[in-house]
Amino acid sequence: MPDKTPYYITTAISYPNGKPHIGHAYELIATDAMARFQRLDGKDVFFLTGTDEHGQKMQQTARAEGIEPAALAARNSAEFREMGRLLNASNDDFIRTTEPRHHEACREIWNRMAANGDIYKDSYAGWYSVRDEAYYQEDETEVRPDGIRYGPQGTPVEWVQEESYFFKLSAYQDRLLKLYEEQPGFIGPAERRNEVISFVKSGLKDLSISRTTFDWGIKVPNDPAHVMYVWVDALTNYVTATGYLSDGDGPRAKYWPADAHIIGKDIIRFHAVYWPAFLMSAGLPLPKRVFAHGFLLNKGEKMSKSLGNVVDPVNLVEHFGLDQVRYFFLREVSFGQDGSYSEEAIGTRINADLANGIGNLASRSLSMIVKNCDGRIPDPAELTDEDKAMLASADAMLETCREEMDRQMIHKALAAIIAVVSETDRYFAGQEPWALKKTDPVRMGTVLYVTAEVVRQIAILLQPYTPDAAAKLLDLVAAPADRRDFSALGEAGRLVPGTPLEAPKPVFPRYVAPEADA
Ligand code: ME8
Repeated sequence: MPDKTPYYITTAISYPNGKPHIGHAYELIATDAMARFQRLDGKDVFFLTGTDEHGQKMQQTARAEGIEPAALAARNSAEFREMGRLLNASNDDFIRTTEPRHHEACREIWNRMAANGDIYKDSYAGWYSVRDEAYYQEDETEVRPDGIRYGPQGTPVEWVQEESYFFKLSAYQDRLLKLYEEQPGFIGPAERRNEVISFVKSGLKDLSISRTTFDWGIKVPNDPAHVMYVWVDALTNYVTATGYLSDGDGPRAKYWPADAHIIGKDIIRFHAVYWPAFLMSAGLPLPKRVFAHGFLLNKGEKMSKSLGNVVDPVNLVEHFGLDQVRYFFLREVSFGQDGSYSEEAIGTRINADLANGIGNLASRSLSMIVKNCDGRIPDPAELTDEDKAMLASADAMLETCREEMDRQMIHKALAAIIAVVSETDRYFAGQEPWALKKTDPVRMGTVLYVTAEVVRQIAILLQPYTPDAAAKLLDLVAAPADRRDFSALGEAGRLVPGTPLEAPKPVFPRYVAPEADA
């Protein structure tokens, strides 16, 4: 058996200055779906998530709570890990930037950039947003009527003046533009790519990469008065976890460079400008793709603690069910664009696509088999053109899904699957197997066979998105445990006539909104 191709995918690592919110859950669910898709498609996947624990924001939040930053990080990092379990995330590792392996990797990357002549000491004076952990040019900021100066992401900035190490980012402008041109898939979606290119074209200034006015960070090699700028530290996590820097031929070194960094649109500049420049400087291979998803808006409004509309993913999952929530976000939101959600929208989507769609199709067709075919998968007789067309549509789903998932168009992959559900509904209704029961039971068996075979393929392809429910569907069609990956799609894995089936249990119940309080 040939070695599987490595595939390395990451989420951003979250700041554990608070509990995880629905935006964090969204990114993890989407990245998990991509990781699962590649695994089922035969790749050797390494999927990483974790927490970004240093920096001024962490130190300030800890101080406000009267605890040490390490204690704040430990407490909330555990919450992020727990959220991963709750969401059925299949990450292979969970990195914390406070771990020794990460300190070591950061020192190594720093030393390599320094050895390449890209780091020098000077003094920094400019605007800094602690909330974004970002430096901004004065012309990117504005003073609002409240008298406070804000950065481009709408967070307050403060004046910072201190001795600092700088990274010669300006020296990388041309190499970055060449990268975007030669590797057009490096940044997705197109809006973000354009935004990054125009930012880089407008001129890059050298970047301050150390701080001296607080100490919650990784010390700069040979100059312990400085801690590394949190983004140098944070971005390096992606390499740390592969052991590529410290243990060149270790078991995970094969995963670097990453195939995809999945992040939110607010941090595209760090990933598509600073990160490749750091890597070029350190002489390390560049990731293949950075894809920025949009922001989730609660009923169209930005979530914020002051608006009191920050949704706890735990509550959402308890209320609607895990696979229902996963499905909703992946199908409803165009991946790469902002998306709005509300309880009504979630309920409507669950009922239309899951309960009335795939759930109903599976239970109607499989219960007919159990009742009318001795509880066994029927033997198909000669296939009609309609049967062949139906099976061809099912067999074609994998290729469509692959193309869409390669571009992170998760919603389109799901749309393609649901289109086949609808087509199968029409096929089933048109063939009227219930009427054939008396007139032509052999033909009934063929129609039920074809329908159950399509259900099998839909279930295999739904596994990345709704893993538990898809497994239940696969149990209903008695798919063997070792025939559930994508190699079992199409002709290769057709249902075997005579296989006994159990009476189907409902997989996707209808969602009924709780009565509003009178
Ligand atoms: O940015 N909708 O951490 P973070 C969708 N530590 N995505 C959202 C969101 C929302 N409402 N709010 C946040 C950081 N996100 C850094 C990353 S990576 C080397 C370091 C996304 O906790 C956000 O875009 O602020 C980011 O991708 C992730 O959640 C973590 O955000």
